[in-house]
This record gives sequence, structure tokens and C-alpha cells, in this order.
Amino acid sequence: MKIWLNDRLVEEADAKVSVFDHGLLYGDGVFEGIRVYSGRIFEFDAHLDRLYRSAKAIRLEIPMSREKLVEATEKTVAANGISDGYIRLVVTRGVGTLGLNPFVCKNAQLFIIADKIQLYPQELYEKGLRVISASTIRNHPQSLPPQIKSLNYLNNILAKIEAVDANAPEAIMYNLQGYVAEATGDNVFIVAGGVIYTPPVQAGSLEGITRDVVIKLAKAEKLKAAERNLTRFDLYAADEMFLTGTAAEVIGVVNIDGRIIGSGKPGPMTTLLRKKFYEYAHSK
Ligand code: PXG
Repeated sequence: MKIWLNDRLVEEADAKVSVFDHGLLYGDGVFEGIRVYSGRIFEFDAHLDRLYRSAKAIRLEIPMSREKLVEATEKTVAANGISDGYIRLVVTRGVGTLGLNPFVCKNAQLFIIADKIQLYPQELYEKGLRVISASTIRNHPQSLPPQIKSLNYLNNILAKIEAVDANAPEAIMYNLQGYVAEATGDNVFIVAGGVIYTPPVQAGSLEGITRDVVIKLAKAEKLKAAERNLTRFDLYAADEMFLTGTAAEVIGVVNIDGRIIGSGKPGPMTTLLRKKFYEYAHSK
């Protein structure tokens, strides 16, 4: 496998960063996870916008122009012969001294991996997921804003550990007020009374690109979609529930904390949006 490292493609064995990189020492950096469908980089502009916004929020300068970054990403995808897969674009703060000050790090490191993607098994898309409510509260936006896609995922990992311990593939995270924030690596939607609801990002979620696409596709189908704060009860009482994300795409949830959602199978709107998403992803 060839990896893009800073200014060129290198062999995987030579793609190394320092133990003094603040990305490793402090989780100081940002990243994007992007799909490649039928040889096309999915919603690349939206992902780049989010990467630059995340970097700006943590005062990290991305060491490459946007045009060069597009070129480097396309070269990495081509060099690895990926037509359907996954890109991980990472920018770390770079090498510094032991100590938090990010401004001692003079050379941000940028690397790009293009690989096949590990998916949920097909069976889970047909049957739907069982999820749990995590007791780990999502980072407060005044603490580490969840809108920053940073290299520090420990908050999500703590919730993921709860899911794994409960033998569930995903956990729902709530904010300090008790409203739904997001899943550990996906956004949350429900259907109630014929309307599709998802929490506003201000409730503590990443502004998911799949989320935005799904809202657009729902509106194109003349379905009603709205942002609204959701409680744990709203999830328990929902007619349908689904998650969206780059890796999962659109996947139904049929059980939360032992409560069966709807008929216990992915619902009709979930199934329709999954189909529309597939068509959109493979047509663009
Ligand atoms: N919330 C969080 C916390 C995420 O990490 C999403 C929502 C969904 O956003 P997108 O833009 O993907 O629709 C994410 C995305 C991985 C992996 O390797 C994680 C994500 C995306 C791709 C791969 O775990 N998270």
C-alpha cells in the first residue's frame, strides 16, 4: 500500500510519524473519513470544508493548499487502485517538545491513506441494529466542541466500550441536558408521526456529511425532515430509528435499551432513504 506523507507517496513501511508528534502525544490534530464510490470521491468539497473548519477551530494551519490536497488525495486513491473504498486524511500538529503548547510544533504532518472499507455485515442492514444508551455524556460544546473532527476520540471510545461490553454494535450518546447528541461514530435520526427528526448539531454532534445528504434526499422525496432536540423517551417511542455516517451509510436501529422500535425491522422510511442514498452515492 502507498501512503501520501506530506509531499509525496511513500511505501507503507516508510510512512512514519515521530513519537514526539503532538497528534500522538495529545490527540492534537484533525482528520476526515471519506468514501470513494465507483471511482469518485464522495462529497469531497464538503469534507474539505469541514477539515479546514476543524483545523481553524484548533488554530492548526493545514500545510498544503486546497488544490494540492485534492491532487494528493486523487493520486493516493489512484496509486492504490481504489474504486470503492475509504480515504483517511489526517493532519497532526507535528513534532514538538514534551508540553502542551502547540505553537512549538513547526511542521504539521499530513498523511492520506486510501484503503478498502470494513463494513457492517449485510445482515445487519437487513435486520437492523441493537443499540444502547451510553452513560458517558458527549463532550460539552464549551469544552471540546463535537463539531471539530479532532484526533481526540476518547469521549466516543468510552461510549463505544460500553456498547462492546453490552454486546451492541453502537451506543447513543446524550448531552449534559439529557438530549440526544449522536452515536459514537454516526448521527442519529428518528421517524415520529411521519416526520424525520435529527438533533441540531448544537446538541453536541459532528455535522455529519451523510446526515446532510440524507436530509437533502428526504426533502427531495417530499418527506418532512426537521432538526429538534430528542430525549431518550423520543427514541423509545419512535416509529423508526436510523443512523447515518460515512462508514455505516444509512442503517436501521430496531432495539434500544431493550425497547423494540416500530415493527422490530428497519422501517419504510429508513429503507427508502437507504435506497435513495445508494442511488445518489453511485450516480455522483
Ligand atoms: N459523528 C461522529 C462522532 C463521527 O465520527 C459521524 C458522526 C458521521 O459523519 P459523516 O460525515 O461520516 O457522515 C462521524 C463520522 C471510523 C470512521 O473509521 C468514523 C467516521 C467516519 C468514517 C470512519 O471509525 N465518523
